[in-house]
Amino acid sequence: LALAPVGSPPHSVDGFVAAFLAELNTKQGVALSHSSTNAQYLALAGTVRQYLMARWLETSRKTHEAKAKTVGYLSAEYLLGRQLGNALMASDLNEIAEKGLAQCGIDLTTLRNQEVEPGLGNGGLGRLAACFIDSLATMDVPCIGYGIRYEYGIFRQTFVDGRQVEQPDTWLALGSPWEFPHPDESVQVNFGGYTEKSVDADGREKTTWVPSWNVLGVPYNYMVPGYLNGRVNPLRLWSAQATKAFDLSIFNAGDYAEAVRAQTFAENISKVLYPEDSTPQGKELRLQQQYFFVACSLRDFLDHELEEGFDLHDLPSRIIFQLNDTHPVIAVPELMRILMDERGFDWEEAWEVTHQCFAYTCHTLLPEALEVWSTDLLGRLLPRHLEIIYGINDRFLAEVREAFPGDELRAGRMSIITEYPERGVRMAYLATVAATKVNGVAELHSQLLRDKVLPDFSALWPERFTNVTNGVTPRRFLKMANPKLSDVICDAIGSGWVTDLERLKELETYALDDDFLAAFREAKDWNKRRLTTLLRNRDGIDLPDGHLLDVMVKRLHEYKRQTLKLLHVVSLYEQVLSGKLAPADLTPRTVVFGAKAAPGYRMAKDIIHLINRVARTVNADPCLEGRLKVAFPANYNVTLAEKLIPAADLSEQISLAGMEASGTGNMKFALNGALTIGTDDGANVEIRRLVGDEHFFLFGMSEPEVAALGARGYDPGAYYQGNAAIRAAIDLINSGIFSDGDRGMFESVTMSLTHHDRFMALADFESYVAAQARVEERYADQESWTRSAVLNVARSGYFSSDRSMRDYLRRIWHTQPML
Ligand code: 26V
Repeated sequence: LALAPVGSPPHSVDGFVAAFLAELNTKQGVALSHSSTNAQYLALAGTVRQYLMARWLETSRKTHEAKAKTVGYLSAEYLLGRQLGNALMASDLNEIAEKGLAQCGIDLTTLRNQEVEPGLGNGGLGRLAACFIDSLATMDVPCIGYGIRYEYGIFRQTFVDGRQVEQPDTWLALGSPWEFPHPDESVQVNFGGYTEKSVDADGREKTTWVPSWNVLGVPYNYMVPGYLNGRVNPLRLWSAQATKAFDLSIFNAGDYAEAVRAQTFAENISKVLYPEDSTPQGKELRLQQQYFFVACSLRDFLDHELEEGFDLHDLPSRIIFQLNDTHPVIAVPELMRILMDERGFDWEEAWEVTHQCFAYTCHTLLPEALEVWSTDLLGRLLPRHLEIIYGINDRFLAEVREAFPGDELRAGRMSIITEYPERGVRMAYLATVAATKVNGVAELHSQLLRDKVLPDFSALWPERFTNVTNGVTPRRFLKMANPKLSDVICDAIGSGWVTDLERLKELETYALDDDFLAAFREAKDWNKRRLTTLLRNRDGIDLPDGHLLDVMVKRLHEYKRQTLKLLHVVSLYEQVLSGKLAPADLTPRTVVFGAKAAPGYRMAKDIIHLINRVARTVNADPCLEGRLKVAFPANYNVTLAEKLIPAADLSEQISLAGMEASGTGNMKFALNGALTIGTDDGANVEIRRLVGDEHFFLFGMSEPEVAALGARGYDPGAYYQGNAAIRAAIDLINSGIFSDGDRGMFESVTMSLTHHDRFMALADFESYVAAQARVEERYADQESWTRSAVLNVARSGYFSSDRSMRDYLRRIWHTQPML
């Protein structure tokens, strides 16, 4: 690696400076003396790209030559985070760049901060995709990530009077130095129209789809560099453009102005990421997005990645398409259509190939998050695909009836087509019927998937179901985000952990080493100071020194129960106000929230408003000065996560048991030495098992207890009446103290808690408060706390996304690293 591959600038400070200045002068067209920070950032990105370029071309050559089986990761979302730091790290250029830029009088950190992260995802699912492609590149596995190049990613969150206001995310405005557009490899995607049946010369029935409009998909390639291994995989994101003959009927009618208007319509397809991540809106544009990127991706792989004349019967030896939730599942009828209508396969042949080429990951347990597309809409937009889906369903139900003769109820339950509330296609069922493997994302989730979401399917095909517990990339979330702790770890056990995270086990012995504990604590303090500086400059928030930093960052959802955390804060405040608790007896604590709400999710937005109003009141009350502070920096994203997580002492993972499929933030916190207060939900179960009960603050009902309480009938009013602390906290909110005397301002939140409380926050409140008391007790003993934190790090190796990828390779993809 010391040697640069042919075509790269030399791996030296001088070589770097020369390449950087050339980029600045010839690509940005400015002299160093007159260059803006943005021009310098773009030139730096261009320089780093030059280093990666030769490796990228070599990776592609090597993969094609070996005819290696490729993972086609199909995901509507990639929450990448900033690219520069990762690219520098992966190509071992950090030091060289820092020194070279210093010679030019430029500070590397300033340039890093110039980058606007590509926020092409909502939350966990999109970030997981980004971690997975990082791990595959690092493990030398051929993978193409396929997705959508949204012109606007997840909205930028601002607060106005404490309420969330969304601003467009103009991430492309100052230039996009990490992408390579390839208009020459554009793909046409058809929509609408009707189908025609005919009989060919051999007497076989043939179907032709006669679409009514089309768009062009233009690929933009992003480089996904493996860590110090020379591999650079592609991430191919599609952008929609109008074709020349956009809508045949309009052009034929000679209506020029209408045709131009229609052009904008075409380009709308990749315009914006839908910010809802729990309730499908059934919007036509979203279905267009899904088919658009999937049709482009399949076409791209079949036409550009395979050799001429490749026999598609052998397709499963060359590709496995992983469906990241149901968003790309329309790829199933699309591949069937291509094989039958374009390549002359009969149904059985086409189904055999299709079945082998897809695997499906489910990421949720919430019934309302399961996508159902109305057959009305599907039939209008994709008539041929709807026919094929009916065909799949007919054959599938025949199989069910054969396996369970006479069990018509079962066949009705399992039908891919539902009739209520309108006729629609259950995309999770379609995915399950089509896929070779179906997996959940943590042990508990996979079990509930089998037992509760898809029980009939797991009875029919038990071997189809499996689990792969999620993971996170240790490169971005430990080495890059937490350089101080990384150095402390490297000093103790070397650097092998970066690509072999189980090596962190070797830290266990250091949990008793005073020098190590001191260095560990110093790293945590440094991270807190870094966060303090950031929040002061970014949000005008002051973080007090020496506080327990208690962090809850994730999307705002009722099931995640930000209100449970908030009720605890309000309860502490109430106890101080009413004299039940002396401020001096409070453990000095800063509670940090970070959360975006879907713009149409009223309750979530009301909760954000309430958090901000509680923060305002609590932070202004002198009797809590230095004791309790609430901070809610706006616009939580990957960039902020990289600063917040390394600074945290306490990680809040408090969803109602059985609701959070996995969680991945939970893993990032543990890996960075925060202790978790959490329920027995998602991957918390595995985290607790691995780090040990004594080093994890468990509270709340278990999933079976939740189910039992639900079955008995849950009455939140009884908890409100029966628990004085709950009543006092809710009454305090209703008193108007947080709302300038307006007693009704947060009625939606308090009424929901006391009357419905779908996620049983009140039922778990007492247990949560008791767990927080244990937290305070442990935190008072700094040595014991730090030892637990070290053990959390040492025992989190399992949660590397490299391990997740090994599990997918063995259990699902049946392919291997090229190494
Ligand atoms: C779902 C939907 C539902 C239809 C409307 C549009 C839309 C857009 C995105 C999503 C994804 C929600 C699912 C999701 O992000 N699940 C999270 O996946 C993480 C990675 O597996 C997991 O750690 C979280 O527990 C799970 O909530």
